[in-house]
Amino acid sequence: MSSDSESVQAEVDHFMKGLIRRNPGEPEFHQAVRDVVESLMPVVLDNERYRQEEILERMTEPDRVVIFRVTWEDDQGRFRANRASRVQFNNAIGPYKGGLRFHPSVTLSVLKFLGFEQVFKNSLTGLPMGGAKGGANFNPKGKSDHEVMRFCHSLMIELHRHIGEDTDVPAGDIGVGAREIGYMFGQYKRLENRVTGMLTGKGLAFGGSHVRTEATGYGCVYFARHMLGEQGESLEDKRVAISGSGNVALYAAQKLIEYGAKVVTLSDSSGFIHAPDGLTPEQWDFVREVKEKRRGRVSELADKFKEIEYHDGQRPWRVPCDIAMPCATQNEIEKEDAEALVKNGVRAVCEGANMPTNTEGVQVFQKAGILFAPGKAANAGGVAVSGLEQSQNSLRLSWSAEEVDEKLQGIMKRIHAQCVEHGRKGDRIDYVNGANVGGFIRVAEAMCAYGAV
Ligand code: NDP
Ligand code: 2IT
Repeated sequence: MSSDSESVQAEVDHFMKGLIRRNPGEPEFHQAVRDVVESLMPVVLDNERYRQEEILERMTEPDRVVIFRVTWEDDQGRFRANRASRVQFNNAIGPYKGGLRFHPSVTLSVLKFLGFEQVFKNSLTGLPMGGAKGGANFNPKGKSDHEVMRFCHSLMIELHRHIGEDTDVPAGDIGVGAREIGYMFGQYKRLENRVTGMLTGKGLAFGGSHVRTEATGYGCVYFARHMLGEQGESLEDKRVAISGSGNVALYAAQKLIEYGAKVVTLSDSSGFIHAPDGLTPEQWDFVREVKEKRRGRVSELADKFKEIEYHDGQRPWRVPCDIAMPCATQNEIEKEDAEALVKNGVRAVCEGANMPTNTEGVQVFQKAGILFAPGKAANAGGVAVSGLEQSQNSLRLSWSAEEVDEKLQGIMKRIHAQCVEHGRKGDRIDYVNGANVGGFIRVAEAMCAYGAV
């Protein structure tokens, strides 16, 4: 290490010590901040104003956090209680925007890491959106539609006070899809007597946008195509290992199949399926039916198609592949998984999920010279189309699927270009630095313009 990089590292360590002291017991939040601060410290040390105005200290403190109890009644008539939160992280460049997650693993640390990353992601889209995240430790698995409805209605009785089309616009994330958004939108409408674009991911019948369902997965594949294109390569015939089989994974798989890539794995929290020759369009239709309509398990693919194997209780990262697309959850690629992927010849990793690779995993990929696209750039297509949904709602217009897809493609291309611009290091592109610096600038400039707020 040169003395320059040693002093930058000392500043990062000093900053992180303070952050950890101020936010004890929040490991995911610490992890997400460290990743960003390592990229930004040289930029901040080089800029008198950013240093003077404590830009990093301010950007790592959420504007506000609302925490509340959600009481609901199950089908047996018992009262149940969950904890829900909304972390409104930063609205320097637009109303707060970000998903809601329903999963038993939701903690304040998880929501703060997601809200923090959302600030940079939303800035990269070029649209006027601040960053937020919310959710509850509610487990929708095994609940009836009526139980989910009562939970969503109860949650909105509190949440409606804190959101609105010009203040904060939630959307879906893990465990929150079209069904949950419908219930929450209906309750907001009843409470406020207003029909507005204060949630995105709505049904097409009540203000939703074409291509929002597909947007995160499609966007991730568009990003991967640019990343490979930069190296003179294409997706055709590439073996892609995908984790997850939810919203992001399914539509990434669909677009990859369309582009002639081989989707060799999908997974859920029970295990993964391996299709050595790649999923066929018929198999993709089947898995979508299982997941979206019946809320079933990915193992059903192996029950139906004999050429597909199921591996219970395992992650897909030991399977030989050219590209890995983690699309399930945070920290699902650990050091040993990354080492196995590198050993088996992976050439690119494109994150559909938020922070799916842990810190050691990222180091393994970077050391091995693997192309690595972080989630805040690669999965920004979902929130980008949410932003387009907001625009359509404000205009009281609806754009065609072709129009929305074309805009999504343009946005992903520009996000990739920003990563290249800010991440170029000699003949390599550091997409982590590129995304962090590219996302930071607009937010930092806006915050400086406002003075001490
Ligand atoms: P879904 O709820 O639709 O699907 C989640 C998938 O991941 C399911 O297959 C689920 O399996 C699996 N999964 C979830 N938690 C775990 C876990 N702890 N261990 C193993 N598998 C798990 O969510 P999405 O597809 O919407 O979200 C996936 C990721 O993409 C998340 O990181 C999310 O933050 C991110 N993302 C989502 C966007 C969106 O628009 N929806 C936009 C940008 C990022 P099981 O069914 O067994 O739980
Ligand atoms: O992580 C994410 O970007 C999302 N879950 C989508 C957020 C949104 O507002 O569409």
